Amino acid sequence: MTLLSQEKLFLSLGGTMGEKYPLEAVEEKWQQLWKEHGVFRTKDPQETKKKPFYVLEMFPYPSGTLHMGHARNYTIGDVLARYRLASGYEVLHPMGWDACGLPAENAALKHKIHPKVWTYENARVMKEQCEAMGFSHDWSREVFSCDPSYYIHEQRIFLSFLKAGLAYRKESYVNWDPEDCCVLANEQVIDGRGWRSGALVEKKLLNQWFLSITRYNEELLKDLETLHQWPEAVKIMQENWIGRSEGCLLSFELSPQGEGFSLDLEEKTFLKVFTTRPETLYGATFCAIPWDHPFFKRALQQAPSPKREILEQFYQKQQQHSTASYVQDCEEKEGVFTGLFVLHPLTQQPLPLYGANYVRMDYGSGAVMGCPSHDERDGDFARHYNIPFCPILTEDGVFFDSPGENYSLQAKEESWPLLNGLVEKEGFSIMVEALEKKGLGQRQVMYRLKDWGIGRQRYWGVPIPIIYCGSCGTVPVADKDLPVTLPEDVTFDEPGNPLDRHPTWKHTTCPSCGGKAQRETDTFDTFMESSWYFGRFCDPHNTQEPFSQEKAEAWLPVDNYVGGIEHAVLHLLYARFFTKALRDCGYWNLSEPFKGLFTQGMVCHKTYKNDEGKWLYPEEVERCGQQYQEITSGKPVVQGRSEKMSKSKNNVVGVSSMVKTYGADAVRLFLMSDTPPQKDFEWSDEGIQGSWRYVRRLWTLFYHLKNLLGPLMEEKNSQEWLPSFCHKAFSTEIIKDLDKKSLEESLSLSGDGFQYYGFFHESLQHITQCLEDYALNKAVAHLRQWSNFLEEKVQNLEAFDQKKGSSSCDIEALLWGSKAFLCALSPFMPHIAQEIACAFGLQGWLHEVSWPCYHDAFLKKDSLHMGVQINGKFKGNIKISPSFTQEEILNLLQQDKKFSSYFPYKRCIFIPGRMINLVI
Ligand code: ANZ
Ligand code: ZN
Repeated sequence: MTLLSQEKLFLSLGGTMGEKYPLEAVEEKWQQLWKEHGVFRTKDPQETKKKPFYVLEMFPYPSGTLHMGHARNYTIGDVLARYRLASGYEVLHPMGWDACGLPAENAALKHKIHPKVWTYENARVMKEQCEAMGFSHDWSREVFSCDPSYYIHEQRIFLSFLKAGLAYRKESYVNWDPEDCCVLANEQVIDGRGWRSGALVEKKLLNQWFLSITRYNEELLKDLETLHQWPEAVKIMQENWIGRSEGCLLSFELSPQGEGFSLDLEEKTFLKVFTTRPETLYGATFCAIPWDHPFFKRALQQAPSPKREILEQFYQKQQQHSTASYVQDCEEKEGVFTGLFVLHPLTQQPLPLYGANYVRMDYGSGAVMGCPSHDERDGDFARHYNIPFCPILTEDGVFFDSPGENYSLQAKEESWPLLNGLVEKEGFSIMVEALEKKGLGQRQVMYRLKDWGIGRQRYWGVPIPIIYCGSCGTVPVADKDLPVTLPEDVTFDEPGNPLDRHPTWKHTTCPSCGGKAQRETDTFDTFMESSWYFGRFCDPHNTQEPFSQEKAEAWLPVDNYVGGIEHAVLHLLYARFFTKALRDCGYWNLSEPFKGLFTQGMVCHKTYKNDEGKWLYPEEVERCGQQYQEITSGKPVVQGRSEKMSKSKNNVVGVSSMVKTYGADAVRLFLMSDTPPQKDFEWSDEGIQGSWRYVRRLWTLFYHLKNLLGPLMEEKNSQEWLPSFCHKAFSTEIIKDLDKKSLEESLSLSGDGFQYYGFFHESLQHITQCLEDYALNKAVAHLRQWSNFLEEKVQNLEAFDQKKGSSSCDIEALLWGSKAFLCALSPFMPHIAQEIACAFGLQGWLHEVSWPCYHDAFLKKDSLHMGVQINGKFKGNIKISPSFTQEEILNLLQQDKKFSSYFPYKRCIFIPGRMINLVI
């Protein structure tokens, strides 16, 4: 069957409206038509004159079915995309699958199904659900990150990073499950044990691939300032994650004399300590290092028994702990005296060197000086091990005036500065300068951010395109041999990495010498795929490159990026890093990927628990009086807190069942109602039922409207379905400069008509502003007010014997307001809006009808505040009437004390209703 041309299509769709809303037929029909006609297919930037606008929701992991969190995320994105479409932009609104990752392997293990089959089947189901929600995604750009046609480019990108020195291999610790003999992700370590074997997890040194994200520390931090359309909270989280500290790196000489043993040091050896508080140096009473510090190993090797056994015990215990950093932060302070001493740089007193679990090898220099009196952690530790305290500062941060009992301001050499009476801050620079002079310290900026370990010992990921050769070493796979694809014949019933134990896959020949060699069997961390996919969507079928630079630069940065706050740090930081690294490797001239970021809250729902502590499904529970009980047993049930929908708490509401019962429009409307989209959303039966009632109420309203206005609608020529302005005789150009009174006269509007337009234009103004500000719940509230207004007018009209009671002009206004309402409704409830619009004579796609613009002359406001700029700089506001001309405003300004000094000016730029700028 060939497709009908659009005119024929819309003629055939006719304009009938029954009394009852045929929900399923309507939603299915439009979804089918949108798909058949490819209406959401985006043109490439060079094929269109429209301005580009990129709306992107964080692409999902194809875990099974869409959950309400997805539905909310994509509804927000869809409303924004449809709004921009109507506003005349060429909108890129793509969707794809972040398809690599562990759950696919777990499913393979559990259900004996291949990860690939599982992944693609899930994606298929989820795509259908997206379509059933009426989302305007351009599916012709769909990508699967697990597809070789996608990851070939990722492998290329990795090799360019390698060439640019941004990728390297080094030894680092991983979580090692000694029973299953495999590496575990941090999430797979539960209370220090392997999630499957239950064995105590150890730390093991493995050679791993890293990306040098730390090379971009400064830039990642500095460019946060350019991200004006990001939530402040996210920027703060990134800042903390990067964690810039200014401090001092100072040296403590290692004493050759240990406790009961001596070290044979050939030359002076120093312990390097990073501190942000060098001014507290006089108060240092010990130093501490972690178990994996070289000095600890030294003590371990050289200390005599029984010290050696004690150190050995500490070493073993610490080694067994997971690498997850949070474990170290909340653990009880624990340590051991190494038997070694370091010399205090100022007093030359020997200070004991401890092994301590709260010091990390991977931060600063991997060693601290302990100031029990001025650092909480050092204080805790010192109390526990009876280390002396030495206060040197008052509570107000002033150095003590006179040496007290514990106050060891007695520097060995005269040349050390005394800090008596100074405040902390002054102490910092004085101390650093003194240390620098003596060559014992230097200013140092330190970052918390670590280089990104990208290797995973997993099957369902992108193979790292590297070959190891006995004679040539580490060799990149040749470009002509890319992609390195995964073998499909693998098994999951044994522990470990299936790639590693595959009989043939890893054996290959060296691209350089042709000899026998082995492939890297690690795959990329799945955050790699999501670090550049926004670029791929700009040019998803390109076989030569990840994307053409021209296309990517035309679309990027993403204008509205919508997703969960849980990605505030890792994903968003990695994507920002990739963007800069790709820039430096010549892929594009882009420094930031996401111009606007919006993070939505979670969808929550009530939970129920019986007296055995088992979570129950809402269907298993009934209400009796004020109490709840389990239907089958009659046992009492406690209604718990509302929590994030989750399978483990049995409080999930399925998207499909809701769409089936209430329709996509009702689900979309409910998800956008009442709660600001950045806040957590409470799902409720009452809520969705309320939205469904509203859908039907809308239908009834327009059914009546159509009966009332039908004759008038037929008179109107259908050339312009929603005239840009109400009255044929006046173009927008002419009315632009009219004030309220002359507008009223020239349009010969009755008072009512003017009031109608006033309401419509004001509603439009609010809704437009809400859409710009992501205040989607407020936009919904305005839509509801609007339909209430229409309802009231319809009832009045019906009460008056049809047209007689009101002027035809009111009716004209009413018709305009009804159509404009449908346009504004369309991003939220696209199906019913399109259906009604056709019944009201629209012969085309509602989402393509231009977003109705509002006109200031109709806005009820009698006065408004206009911004005043001088040479483009904002200087203040003045209160004016909306009808004021440029002359009148200039007169006002000249009389105003604040602005009179800028007269005479050279030039004046005037944007009615918004601002006036004087160039002086
Ligand atoms: C002495 C001192 C005295 C410190 C005082 C603090 C307060 P930020 O701000 O996060 O950079 N530190 C340094 N390296 C460490 C490591 N590898 N593991 C654990 N702690 C380490 O923190 C810097 C401070 O954290 C440093 O300043 C050091 O303790 C500690 F009254 O040095 B401070
Ligand atoms: Zn070789």
